[in-house]
Amino acid sequence: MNNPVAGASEMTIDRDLLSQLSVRSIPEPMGVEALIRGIHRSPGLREWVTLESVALAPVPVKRGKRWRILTLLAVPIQLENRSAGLNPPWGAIEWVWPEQVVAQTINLLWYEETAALRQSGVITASPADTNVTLGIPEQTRRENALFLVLDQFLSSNPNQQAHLSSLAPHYAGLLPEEVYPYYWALIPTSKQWLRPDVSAFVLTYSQSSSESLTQNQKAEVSVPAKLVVEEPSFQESITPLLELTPPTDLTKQVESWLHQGLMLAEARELQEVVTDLQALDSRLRLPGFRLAFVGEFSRGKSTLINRLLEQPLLPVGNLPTTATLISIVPGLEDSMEVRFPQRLPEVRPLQEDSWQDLLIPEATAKNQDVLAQVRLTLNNPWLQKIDVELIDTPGAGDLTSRRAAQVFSLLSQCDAAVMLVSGTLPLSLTEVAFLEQEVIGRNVPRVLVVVSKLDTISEEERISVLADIRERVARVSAKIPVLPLHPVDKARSEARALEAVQTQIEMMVVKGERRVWRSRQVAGQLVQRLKQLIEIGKAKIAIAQMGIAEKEKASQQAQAAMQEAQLGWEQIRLNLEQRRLQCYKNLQSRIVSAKTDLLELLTFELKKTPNPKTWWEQDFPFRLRRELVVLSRKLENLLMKVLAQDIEWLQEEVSRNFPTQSYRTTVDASATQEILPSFRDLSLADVRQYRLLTRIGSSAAMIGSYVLGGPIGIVTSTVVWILGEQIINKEVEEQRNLLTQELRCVIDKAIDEYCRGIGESLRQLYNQLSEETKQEQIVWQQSKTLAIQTNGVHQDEQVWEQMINDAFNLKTEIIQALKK
Ligand SMILES: Nc1nc2c(ncn2[C@@H]2O[C@H](COP(=O)(O)OP(=O)(O)OP(=O)(O)O)[C@@H](O)[C@H]2O)c(=O)[nH]1
Ligand SMILES: [Mg+2]
Repeated sequence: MNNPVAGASEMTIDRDLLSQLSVRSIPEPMGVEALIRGIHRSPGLREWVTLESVALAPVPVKRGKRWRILTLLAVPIQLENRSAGLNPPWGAIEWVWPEQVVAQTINLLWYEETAALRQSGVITASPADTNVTLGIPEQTRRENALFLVLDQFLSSNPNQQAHLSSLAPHYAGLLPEEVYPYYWALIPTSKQWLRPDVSAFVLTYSQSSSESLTQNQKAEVSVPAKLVVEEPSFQESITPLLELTPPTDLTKQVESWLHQGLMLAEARELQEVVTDLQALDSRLRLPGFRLAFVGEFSRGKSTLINRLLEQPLLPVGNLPTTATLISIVPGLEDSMEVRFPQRLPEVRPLQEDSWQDLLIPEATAKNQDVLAQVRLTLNNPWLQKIDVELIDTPGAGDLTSRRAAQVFSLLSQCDAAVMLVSGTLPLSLTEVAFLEQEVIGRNVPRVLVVVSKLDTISEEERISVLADIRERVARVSAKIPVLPLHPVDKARSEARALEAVQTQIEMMVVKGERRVWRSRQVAGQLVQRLKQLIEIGKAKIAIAQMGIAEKEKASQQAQAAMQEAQLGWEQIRLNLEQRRLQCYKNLQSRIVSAKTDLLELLTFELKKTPNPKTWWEQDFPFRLRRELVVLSRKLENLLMKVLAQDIEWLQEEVSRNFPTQSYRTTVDASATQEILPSFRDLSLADVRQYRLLTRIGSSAAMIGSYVLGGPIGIVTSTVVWILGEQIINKEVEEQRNLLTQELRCVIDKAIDEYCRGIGESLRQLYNQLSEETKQEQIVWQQSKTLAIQTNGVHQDEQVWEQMINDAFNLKTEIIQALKK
């Protein structure tokens, strides 16, 4: 990091605490306990369960002929009076018993009844049978007792539905009263036995509870139709039951609203608003899907894009060629726009010499940053037809390069990727890492591997080369398709091979959802513009009623207000800085606690492996990287929440301090790096939040992607992997012991570096946020001062009143539609 000012002190890790944590013995839970305590570790779940969430006391339920275990997920918080609390549960996991496989994961936001329950707000974490919150040791003791009882219950009565009532007191000792209705909603029959009012029943936790199980209270258990999953397929570890239905598509309406807004602003010659609305309009027209072409140098990325588009569009070459991120979007006319950092975008003719300064100058310059972004608009039938944005990327040679980091980051913001590998070279570690990243955390991998250069090897060899690559890719995931770019048998033609690739790409391009969300987002921004029009109208009317002396006075007042605003701004900036530190601390503490898990997991693997040396040198770097990516995905969720809160706070502060102004947003229609929060985690009410997040567009993307793609260099930059003689010559057990020690150091270093990186990115992000908001305020203030000072074209009050009316009506219509 080249900016140590960012506060080295705030980024350190409590190493003592960590080493204490890491030496503690690792009990290996079993049964129900293993399920509940393992939610952050179990493959398939850990990407879905956010890091900060905990599982609440799980409830058994019979569905059809089988038992299931269902647990709610909620995020613990500290209440204002400093006692422990819970945010309303957000999700649930259901396992099949005794197989212990996940039957379904449920997002409570998308289930009407539970979503309604969530409205009631935070929950005090005191169990139903008492009004004090439990300390951690007592809580754990009670949980363990419940797990034990559940294990016995499930193993003794796997085919009966009775005895459920005997379990109730255990829950009363653990679950807050407010949580019961969630279980009732998910398992309607549980209402008959899962009651919070059973506190008189005193439990002896130390004894086995088999006696109480004999209380034969039969509960009629019928299966709620909505939640039945018939004979789940055990291979599909996660099948979300409650599919997100995207909100109403407003694309068509938004087009017409934008048009009406434009007419209003144009008729009154409000050029600034007109420009803003035009930018919104072009944003609405961006394609609904983004597809990246990735791979190492000279694998044929640019060549493939040219072939797909049937035109020699992108420069290709034997040496590393592409040096920029090139975005290609469908449009009515061909054009080329180049953006260098800190410069205004340049428009160039779409021809060969326009690329001169955009290619990699020499083969040695591999590691420089991606300096520019190029945006090509093409009138191309295929692009038009599939309506996607294609992105050509520079070759990413090795995992440690900054350029690779940038390409990795970009990937996190794409909907799918095509990875080019060469038929003449073996699959490299970087290529495997790319694939892994695309597969982690996704049910359906959205990546296609295309094998180039098969035409340079003999036809006999092609089949075995292709089979070999397929086998290696399948080791990462069997679901990734691998297609040759050239025919492997004589019966097929070149054209057919390319067609197959084309078809596969068309299949990946699932449109719809993204466009729906974006149209709603644009609608929200249009509302802001309409508010602005109303403000301007009011100011114009006020000015029209003033005499010359009054105008003079108003102008002076406006200027004084501007100075005051500057001072007010300084205070806001300081407070925002505090919030940034808080946000950082939050992330940091999550990282530190995740580290314990990470250490446990990898220590366990090291214990198991027959050959510690091979594991260390070959598996560990990639295992560590993978785990950091998983961790990042979870942190991103948390970060998004904190950011949304901070942005909302900033907006409130701004509107309180500058009450006469409406908040003005900026839209960058060509920003290619918009952030894509996971839509599944957004409720309709969160659309507003989403809008807030996208407002800071590229800046939020920066940190989001650091968090996602960042820790690439860490793994290799902090550690020496190849083991020295003194280790190699030791006995296996001794090797294992030494490496276990070493493992701790490595993870320490990696996490340390990771924290530092996140701290730095956060600093930049908050700075940018505050600068952007400040700029907007100043521009707005200036335009108001100007409105007072210039007399302009005389327009009578009625004209402005009409505009205010029209803008108000349109605004109301949009807000109504967004609520649906
Ligand atoms: N024979 C053969 N040559 C190919 C094939 N694909 C690409 N090439 C050649 O390989 C070289 C590199 O191709 P590019 O398309 O520039 O590769 P790239 O992946 O875009 O490379 P960078 O931009 O440097 O990352 C060029 O000389 C191409 O003509 C192929 O399938 N067969
Ligand atoms: Mg290229």
